[in-house]
Amino acid sequence: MERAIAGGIISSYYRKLQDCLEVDVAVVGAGPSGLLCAWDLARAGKKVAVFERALRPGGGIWGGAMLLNEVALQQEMRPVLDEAGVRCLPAGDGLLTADAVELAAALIYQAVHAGARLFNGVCVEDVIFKDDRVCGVVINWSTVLDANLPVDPLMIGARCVLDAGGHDAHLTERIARKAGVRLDTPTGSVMGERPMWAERGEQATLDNSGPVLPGLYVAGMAANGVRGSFRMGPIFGGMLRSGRKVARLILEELG
Ligand code: 48H
Repeated sequence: MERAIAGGIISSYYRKLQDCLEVDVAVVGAGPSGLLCAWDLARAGKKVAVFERALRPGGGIWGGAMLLNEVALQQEMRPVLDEAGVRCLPAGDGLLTADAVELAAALIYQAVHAGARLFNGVCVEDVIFKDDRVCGVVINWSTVLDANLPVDPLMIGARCVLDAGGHDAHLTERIARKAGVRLDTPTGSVMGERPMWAERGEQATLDNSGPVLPGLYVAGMAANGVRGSFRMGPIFGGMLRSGRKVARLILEELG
């Protein structure tokens, strides 16, 4: 029996990974923006792989606000919550609250169930960059990187890459520096996130989401980090709208 357990897990995992050596879209980070984008792309029939450095996908959803595991969303997000099967309560001022655990679990389930492959415990440490275009990601086990082991990575080809890696946009910053390229931002580089201003941050998240280099898109807090916009605290409508917008833009590009 032990042989069947181990053999089944090894062959299923490697079948899944092998099938993702070339994908339409590689999503970096399984927070709210990355998960909604992956869900939308997968149900549109695209081959999507999501790489999440942490053991548990869901990014910043789980902890809600200061570990109070509830999140706020604008009332206009109700249809997305309904689609995902997430219940919510009115909170006044045009807002709803939802259970953070239910939202995280629903987005993970919907993305994977729609066909996105999710690799947790896997970090994107670099990208493939050819002819001035990002055309894949370079991955390694998070544990290898955490232990600082001198182990070379593997590569995944992708027609588009999404940096949905959250605050500070570390990956996009590293790509711009290493590739020596100007990003599509007012300064040509990663501008850095600004302090809290919820209304402005929410709108900026949507406005900032999109392509920053050929082949590279940003969404969620990474988009605000790249384009120097305000943060907004534990309100998640902007993250979901950002993921949905980028999915639409990627679908337009890929056809
Ligand atoms: C693999 C990586 C890598 C990498 C990072 O931060 P997230 O939840 O992402 P968003 O931007 O969709 O949502 C932000 C939201 O959770 C939040 O923090 C808000 C609204 N804050 C407002 C405020 O004012 O503070 O998730 C990003 C995920 C995480 O799970 C990381 O572990 C993962 O990306 N990640 N995975 N390779 N190089 N970098």
